[in-house]
Order: sequence, then structure tokens, then C-alpha cells
Amino acid sequence: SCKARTRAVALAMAATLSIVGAVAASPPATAAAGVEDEGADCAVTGLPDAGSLPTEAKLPDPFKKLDGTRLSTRSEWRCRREEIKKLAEKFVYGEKPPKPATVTGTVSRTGITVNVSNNGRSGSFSASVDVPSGTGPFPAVVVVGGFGADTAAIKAAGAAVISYDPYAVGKEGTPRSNKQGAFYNVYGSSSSTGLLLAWAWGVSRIIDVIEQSGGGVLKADATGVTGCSRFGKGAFVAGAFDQRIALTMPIESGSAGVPIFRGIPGEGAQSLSSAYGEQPWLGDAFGAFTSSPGRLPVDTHEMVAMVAPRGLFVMDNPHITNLGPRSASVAALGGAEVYKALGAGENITYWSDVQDGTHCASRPEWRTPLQQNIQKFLLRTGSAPGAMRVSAKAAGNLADWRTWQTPTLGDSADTTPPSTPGTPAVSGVTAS
Ligand code: MCU
Repeated sequence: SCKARTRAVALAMAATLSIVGAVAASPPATAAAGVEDEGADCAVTGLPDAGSLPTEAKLPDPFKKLDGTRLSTRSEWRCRREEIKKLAEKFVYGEKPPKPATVTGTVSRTGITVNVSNNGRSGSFSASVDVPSGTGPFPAVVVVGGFGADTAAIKAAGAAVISYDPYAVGKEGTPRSNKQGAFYNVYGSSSSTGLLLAWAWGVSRIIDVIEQSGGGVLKADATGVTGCSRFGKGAFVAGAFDQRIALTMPIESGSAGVPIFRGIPGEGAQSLSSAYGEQPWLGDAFGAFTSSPGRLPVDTHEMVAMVAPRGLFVMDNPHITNLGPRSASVAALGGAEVYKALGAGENITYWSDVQDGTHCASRPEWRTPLQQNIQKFLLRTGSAPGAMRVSAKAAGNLADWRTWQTPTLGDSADTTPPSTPGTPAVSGVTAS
């Protein structure tokens, strides 16, 4: 069963673009940002209160700012993304704290250690590393949960595999009032942040350590993340919330992962109350929305958009209704509208056109696009275009889910310097 499998994996680990029309002075759209959150200095005002949310049956307009106006230039996306991030934290996942005061650790060809401390509290965890042939330094793919990804294909493409046990950072099986793991050691066992964002925080701290390691073994600016099922949920959230991640690859993530919350009840996927109740994956605040997702001021097409313009390869299984594949396709199609508006429509792939119905099976169909995505976004030697390979068996229709249209955004570059005592998550590194 999945549970036995995830436990076995955790135990085993414990034992051991082309931006079309790119703007001058902007980094290429395929490159990850140099910081965890480029919009950290944006002043976000006007977040709604939980008590005053209208019901919107269809997907919120990703291009509409909290002040009610719509984006007109690409440069505005940076702060619009920050609004989405704050909405997602407040209503869906809980808060992701910025980089802790102290992060130390080591990187070798076999493992990574991470030690963090903040305000007198500390936590540590480790991950194993498996390098491909060659001398390196290598790009790397973090495999959340250590299974379900085609690690042979990842290594054959030239990337290292980092096997990360998220349970060391956010344990399953605890009540929401007493969460455990390295994240909760630092931020408190009554933190309202759910496991998915705690796991994502752990991936970010691994990247901090890689950055600080000097790049002898692993390249700091070429990290991908993947994982299947509950760890696909985690991989998706990790990629959405850390702009240093160049390639995000959730596999069969199911409810609380990629599928739009609004679509899940109609499709008959794992219900929101079931996903919310099964484990404290989502933040505590989500509990108010399990039977009324239409009240959420944000949905997962906007988490897809948070990844833009970086590489995103969503893998899904059309044979298991419980996973919500139709709702996942709508999230990808909706988020792809933001990619297009940013001139990065070639950077997203959604692929549910697969034969084998087994959950988290190794799938031959994904091998080529997986390697092409690694070449394009991690090795930067390829330029294969993204694709929407939606299985006819579980094809959602974006038109049924939106009332908004995609604007043509002007090209002016964002020249706004970080305003105030901006707190870029990683000091001394900018995206230019
Ligand atoms: C698809 O991810 C989950 C699912 O949400 C759970 O209901 C089920 O128990 O486990 C799945 C999983 O993580 O399988 C490995």
C-alpha cells in the first residue's frame, strides 16, 4: 500500500524559451531566479478577511490585482505573484517563513546535511545524494519522498538525485495541534502551516546549503524538484514557493496538489475534507473551505502560475478518478495562460496521456519529456517546447472554468529597485 511504501522509503532514507519577446535586462525566462521570493519587497495590501469572501464558482482571475485592476505589463507580475503567494499562505497552506537566521550544512557526492536555527530554536535533517557519471558539478533533482520518479532517467540525463525524506521536516500522523519535525522544532508544534509547505521549506533549506557550499559538487542554480502522490503535492508546493527551483515536476499529486479545488467535488476526486483530514498537509486555515471551495480567493491554477516562467512538467494519471486528473488539467491550462502572457508558454508541460493506470508506476511515456525538461531547464543544453498532452479520458475544459480572458501584457522591464529594507531571501544575489 501507499502508506507502507512511504514508510519503507522514509526508513530506508533514514538509514543512509525561450521567453518569446524577452525583455531587455531580464534574465532568460528559462533561468530560475537567484532568490527564493523575488517579490519579497512588494507591499501587499488588501488581502481579504476569511469572513467576507464572496462565492466565485469559477476560477479567480490570475491577472486581477487585489486593488481590482488588471495587469497591463509583464513587469507587474512580480508583485502580483506575491499577492497570490500571500493568498495561498493565508487560505491554503499556511505561512512559509523566510530563510532562517542561520542555515549551515554540508554537501558531498553522497549526502547533504542541513542545520537551521532561528530565534534560539533549531532543527536539522539530511538527504542522500546520488551523482551521475562524470566529475560535476552537477545539476540536481530533489526527489521528495525518494520514490515514484524515474531516477535512472534523471541520472542518465546528467543530473544528480537528492533523496529527501520530508517526514524528517514535517511528520505525518500527528494532530494539527501538535505538529512535529524540523520545521515545527523551529516554528512551533502549534504552527498553522501544513506539512506541504513545511516540506517545501525543507527543500529551500537544502538549496541554501547547496548555494553556500561553493558549487563543487552541485550547482546552486540548477535544482529541480519532483515526487509522486502526497510527495507530488509537496513537489508542486516547493516549486511554487521557491523561485530558485528551475524545474518543478509533480507526479500524480491528487487533491491538495495540482487539481483545482473547485473542480474536485464535481469530478469525484478525493474530497477536500478527506484530504484535509487525512494528514495535516494543507494549512489549518483551509479547514473553513473544504465544503465551499468557491469561497477561496485563490485556486491552484494560480499556484501553477507562481511557477511561471520557470520550467514546469506536470505528470498525471487519467485512469484514477480519485486523483482528480480532469481538475489537474484545468489547473495546468489555467496557469498556462499566465505562462503565455509572460511569453513563456513553451515552459510548461502537462502530460496525462499514459497507458498504465497503476499509481506512481514507472512510465515509458514520460522518459523523453523528463529528459528534455532536464536538458532545457537544468543543463540548459536543450530547447524542446512544452506540450499539453491531455488524455481524452480526463480532459478538463478551461472555458468552463473561467470568465476572464488572457491579456496581452506590455513588455516594459521591471526596473523597480527593491524599495524598502527589502529582505531578499538570499542576500547578495539578484536576478539580473
Ligand atoms: C494521491 O496522494 C495520496 C492521497 O491523497 C491519499 O488519500 C492516499 O492515502 O495516499 C496518496 C499517496 O500519497 O500515495 C502514495
